[in-house]
Amino acid sequence: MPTTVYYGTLVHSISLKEMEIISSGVLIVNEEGAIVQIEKDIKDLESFLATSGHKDSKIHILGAEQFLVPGFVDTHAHAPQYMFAGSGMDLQLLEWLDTHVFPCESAFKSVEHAGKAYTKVIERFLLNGTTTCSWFATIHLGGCKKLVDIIQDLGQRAYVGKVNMDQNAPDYYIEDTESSLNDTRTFIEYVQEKKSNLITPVVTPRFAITCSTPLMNGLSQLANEYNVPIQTHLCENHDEIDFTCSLFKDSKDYTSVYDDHHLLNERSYMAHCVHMTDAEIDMLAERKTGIAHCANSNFSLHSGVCDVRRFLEKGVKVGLGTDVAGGFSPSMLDAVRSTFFASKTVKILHRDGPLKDKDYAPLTPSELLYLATLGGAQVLGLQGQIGNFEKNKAFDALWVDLEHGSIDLMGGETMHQKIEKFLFNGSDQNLKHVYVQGRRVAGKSTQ
Ligand SMILES: *[C@@H]1O[C@H](CO)[C@@H](O)[C@H](O)[C@H]1NC(C)=O
Ligand SMILES: *[C@@H]1O[C@H](CO)[C@@H](O)[C@H](O)[C@H]1NC(C)=O
Ligand SMILES: *[C@@H]1O[C@H](CO)[C@@H](O)[C@H](O)[C@H]1NC(C)=O
Ligand SMILES: CC(=O)N[C@H]1CO[C@H](CO)[C@@H](O)[C@@H]1O
Ligand SMILES: [Zn+2]
Repeated sequence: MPTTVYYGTLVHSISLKEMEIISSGVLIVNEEGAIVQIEKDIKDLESFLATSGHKDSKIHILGAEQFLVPGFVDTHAHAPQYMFAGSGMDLQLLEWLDTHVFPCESAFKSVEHAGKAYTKVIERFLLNGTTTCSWFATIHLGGCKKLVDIIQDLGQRAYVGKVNMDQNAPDYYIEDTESSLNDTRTFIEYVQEKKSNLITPVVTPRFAITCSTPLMNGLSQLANEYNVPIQTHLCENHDEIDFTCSLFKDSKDYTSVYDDHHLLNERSYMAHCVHMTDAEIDMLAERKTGIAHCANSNFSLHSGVCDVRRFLEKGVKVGLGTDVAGGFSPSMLDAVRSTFFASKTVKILHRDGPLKDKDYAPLTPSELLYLATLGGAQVLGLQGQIGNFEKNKAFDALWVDLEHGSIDLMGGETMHQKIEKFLFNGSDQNLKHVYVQGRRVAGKSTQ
């Protein structure tokens, strides 16, 4: 059976602490898009191919200033909100929802409108190198199905959630509890019947404020029944936390609201988690629940800065999210940079502010690469399938070309420096090819 061979430099994360750079690497992908073999230091490709039985393979040889990295994993984005991405940054969370989000999302009742907007947003995310994304859609069943169809056509790997909200929302954008649960069931079945190995339905209560106790209990039952993951928002800003605690007085804190409704387990992941007590972080660690860290929106909606190191040290799984459109950029490279600034901000607060931990270590470039790839895969429970280059994992990858695009190479850079230049100064212009499950789905190169 014909395979595809990639020959050149491979860069990926083995763990949070360890980034591996493989030079003269050979990576072999089978027809199903799975990695079947990886070799290091192959000086003579011809003789390797002749002796290993891959003479008839399709061969791709990477240039000197090119390398492969695993595709980016965005653990949190709102597909309909791409409509106003890059605007409406003057408000904080709860006002912003009423002013920008709910009017925008309610328009996705029209499947035609949804189709146009969703096509644009998925194409854009793929061009920016996001091979896997966890999406919030809207409350509308028709639009949600449309999003799944578009993702399937365009070839992204995705978790897709129909949003649920049955209280504290405007009359024009709210559901009753029973139809919310019914539509969620129908949606889950619709996705599962496709038997796609790329698209997974995810139970998606918007956040506790907009979900009644019967709704949250019903959703956790559905997640159990269909064995699907759960995503929502947690502890994004102070007003949100106060409002939540006033609605659910029987729960000890915001995190317990979800726990008391059986929504925290090892397949669930929470966006933001900016303001968390130690007890709440411990609870996430105990339940093996992951975190989608969205630094751009923390800043943009001035919700707060999240101390990612604190989560990692407690053994909580962390990935990055663009949080379009609370975050203004669809690019995971931007998420990497915002996370870097947030981490430096925490460092400054330690040095000059109240925190006073002199040894606090901000995140390093290789840790940032990990969070954007393997870390995100772990949050989504996909670490057995994607996140780095390992035998039997899917070939979800970016073919990075540093020669064409916005980066200036001055000569003499080490491979580590080139990777840093890509992370901090690279763009979609440097993505020659974007692959999901071995299939080319986007890229700057016309070939
Ligand atoms: C929900 O589904 C049940 C079972 O199919 C049905 O009896 C009920 O009428 C539905 N309710 C709504 C509000 O759609
Ligand atoms: C990288 O730097 C170049 C040169 O300063 C600049 O033109 C380009 O916009 C930068 N790219 C990004 C993505 O910031
Ligand atoms: C994301 O893609 C758009 C369009 O291709 C591009 O203009 C933008 O610069 C990209 N962002 C980054 C950070 O690469
Ligand atoms: C750039 C920016 O808006 N940063 C904010 C991040 O969040 C903290 C905490 O709310 C604010 O103090 C910063 O101003
Ligand atoms: Zn969000």
